[in-house]
Amino acid sequence: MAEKVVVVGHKNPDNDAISAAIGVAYFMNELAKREGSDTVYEAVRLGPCPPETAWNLDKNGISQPRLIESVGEGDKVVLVDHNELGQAVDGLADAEVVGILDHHRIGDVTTANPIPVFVMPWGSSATVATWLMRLHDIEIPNDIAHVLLSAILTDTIIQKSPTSTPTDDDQIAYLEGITGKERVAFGQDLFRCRGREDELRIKDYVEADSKEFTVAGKTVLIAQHETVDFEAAMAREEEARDHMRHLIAQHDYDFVLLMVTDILEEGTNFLVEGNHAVVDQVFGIDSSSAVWMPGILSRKKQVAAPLLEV
Ligand SMILES: [Mn+2]
Repeated sequence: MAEKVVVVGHKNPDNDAISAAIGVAYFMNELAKREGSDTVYEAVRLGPCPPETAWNLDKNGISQPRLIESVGEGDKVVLVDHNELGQAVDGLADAEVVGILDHHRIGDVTTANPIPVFVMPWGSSATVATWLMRLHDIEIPNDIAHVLLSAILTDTIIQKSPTSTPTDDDQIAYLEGITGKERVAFGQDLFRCRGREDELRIKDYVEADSKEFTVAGKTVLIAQHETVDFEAAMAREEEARDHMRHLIAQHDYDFVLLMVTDILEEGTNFLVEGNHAVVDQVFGIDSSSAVWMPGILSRKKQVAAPLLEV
């Protein structure tokens, strides 16, 4: 019987978590065929597809990956776009991690055996997946190229994020060649899928792209809401703060930091609820009300990293 492996992105999936998983599953299946192995890799997801992912998959005739809730003993798993237990599928400790492809800091996942690990400091996991396929001379079909290109563009905020690297630029150019898409136009189409600010459920506004971290021994939530309509997004500040206080009461977070990122102006408003002393100390601000942080676009590099050093 063919061995099955699930390829899974993090909880609360963003476009990269799902799209890169699709790319990695494609890559692993092609590699398996080439090596005469009958192992089958299946991309799965841990939450709803973001609107831009749903739109892009639909346009390219790719069905949404299967939704799973947990894994267990005997399951083999490739982790994509994360390598921390806190962000991973439930039950992972009982399953076997057989590969990692990521672009985040090294976390706390451990394995019994040596496994392939590809973690590069580039703008997206899709960048790593594209690079690997090119390295292995695996031809990327048009639909998969659209999926990968979309994830590089959303994760790097169309290359405006400081996490964007020359390698991202190189992979984008390569995928533009396959898809015939132009990066800025395609990127804006993707961001526009996220819809009108005033129609978004406040839960999605705050939580859709949120990650838990441990800062100074306490659990905190850092959320990011990227927008092309900053004014309309900030009109919902009080509603968002109400919801953040609700999350603190529910999960006992030390604080919730919501980054409302203006993609066009290239900066972020910091909204902090809970104990904002650490944020204030690290960034030299007073976040008792919203603070505009010009040039801050990346949660990982510019916000989580300095906070995790505390
Ligand atoms: Mn990513």
